[in-house]
Amino acid sequence: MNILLISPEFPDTFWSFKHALKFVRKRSILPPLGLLTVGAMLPEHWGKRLIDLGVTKLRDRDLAWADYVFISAMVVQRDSSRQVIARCKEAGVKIVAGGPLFAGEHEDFPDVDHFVLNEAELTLPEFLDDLERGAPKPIYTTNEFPDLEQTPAPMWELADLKRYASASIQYSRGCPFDCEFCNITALFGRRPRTKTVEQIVTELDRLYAAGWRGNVFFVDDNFIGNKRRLKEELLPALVEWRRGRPEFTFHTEVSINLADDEELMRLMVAAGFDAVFVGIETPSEESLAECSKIQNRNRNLLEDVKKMQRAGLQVQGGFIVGFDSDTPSIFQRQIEFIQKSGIVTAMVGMLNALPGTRLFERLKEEGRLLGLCSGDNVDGTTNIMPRMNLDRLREGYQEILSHIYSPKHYYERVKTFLAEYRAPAVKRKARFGEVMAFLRSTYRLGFFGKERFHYWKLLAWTRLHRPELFHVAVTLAIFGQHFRKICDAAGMVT
Ligand code: B12
Repeated sequence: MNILLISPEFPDTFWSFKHALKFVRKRSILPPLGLLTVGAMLPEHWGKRLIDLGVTKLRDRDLAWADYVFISAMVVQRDSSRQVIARCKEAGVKIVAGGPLFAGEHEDFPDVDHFVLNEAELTLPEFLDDLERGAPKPIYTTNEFPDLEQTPAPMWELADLKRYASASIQYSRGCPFDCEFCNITALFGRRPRTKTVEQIVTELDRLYAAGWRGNVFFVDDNFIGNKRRLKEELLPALVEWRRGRPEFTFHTEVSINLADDEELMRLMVAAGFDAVFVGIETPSEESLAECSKIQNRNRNLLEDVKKMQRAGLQVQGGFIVGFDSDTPSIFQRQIEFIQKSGIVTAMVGMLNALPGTRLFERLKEEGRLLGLCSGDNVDGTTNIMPRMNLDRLREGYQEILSHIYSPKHYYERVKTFLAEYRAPAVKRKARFGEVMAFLRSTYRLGFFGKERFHYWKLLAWTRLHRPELFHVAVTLAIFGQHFRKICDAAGMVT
């Protein structure tokens, strides 16, 4: 049996980092970890190939080789998924689909032969058994959540790792919190389930053996869901594993309560974590209460961000406007918060309702749903009828992005961050790719960029005040151009 694993293309969005990837000569930010994991669950003797449309093309001869195509996608890859499915249909190859897009919208894909939904640890074995008996069903689902202790290490050997800017690994699934708009608890439950330390060390060893050096993204929904296990087991093991391998750095997603735990932050930084993504959402207490984001309430969010930065973690943040409680003053409040926080990578979206969330159900009941969301939460669209006038919301949303990604304010924010951030204690040599990216940035941003004045000013300031963070300043300058191009393409003038 020959299985072609296909990851459809991501459009050019905030998270695609397309304009930044050019500087490091990479094609995509991350390999498709879901498919690499599914690959490892298939019988060993089957033929397996990966086509990630973010880094390569799908050729007719790939389809001719395959008995089955296994496709995995999230909502933002909907259009490309449809094209892939149409091509498989035309070529007469059977299709098996899984992942978040199909979990939410499988009725909209009549040409898919089999849906193997939810977590493959539970649904794939049943499909494989039925396939062997010659009677596979159209759909496999489950309401249960598997332990991850049986999950095999992903087959990184299927991916051409050189083409990616970062590698990824997963320690846990699920999040103890239950924010109204988030589909994580619907997809993965509230009880954080973790792999064992041995599994993670084996996965890292295999990544190392596959030739990977550099950044690794722990794609956990909330890395600090089980703090005790982290402190007692995983982080000490990571500190040990990374000894002599300073070229490995880690980043992940956490909830804001990380700021309450000095010891946890210290251990994470010691283990090589240098950045965390945090769902901050909004500085408005009313809106936080409305979406049940209890972990962000009654605290000084700004000070919490600074605590993490001072501990040695760059904070990236998610922000949302369009809650029922938001009034037009929210736009200026968000701008002020983002600028003061020094959160350079600020993903600001308009509230959208994903299928499976409590928000989706509430708005459906209130007759306020306007169809499906685009899946790109930074494109200025929404699938809900907001309380605020929609035009005012769009206008305010654009005001925020135009402001925070204009070169002047963006570079101001980078400086605010660098002034606060504690540089990692373990020094590492600049990667060759980083040196080349710097050289490319000097002419692309320093001579031809709209931001050239701010670029040179920042580099001079960093050289003088934080020379050890020079490579961080260059990376953020490059990210800035990507974010600005995305905003400009969406018609927002920065
Ligand atoms: C890594 C990641 C990304 C990466 C993707 C890189 C890549 N090439 O894959 C990046 C950073 C680009 C990204 C971006 C975004 N993401 Co994202 N991302 C994730 C994250 C954190 C981990 C995905 C992962 O690798 N999991 C590990 C693997 C092992 O698990 P898995 O993919 O779920 O696969 C398992 C099963 O689902 C199943 N399975 C999956 N596919 C298939 C296929 C077949 C055939 C079978 C049989 C089984 C199967 O088997 C696997 C083992 O159990 C998830 C959260 C999550 N926990 O899934 C969100 C998530 C997928 N992202 C999401 C969203 C909304 C986004 C963004 C819009 C922004 C945002 N809010 O984060 C952008 C959109 C992209 C864009 N360019 O604009 C949503 C998806 C919602 C949806 N219904 O589509 C999720 C669920 C998180 C969330 N609630 O916000 N994301």
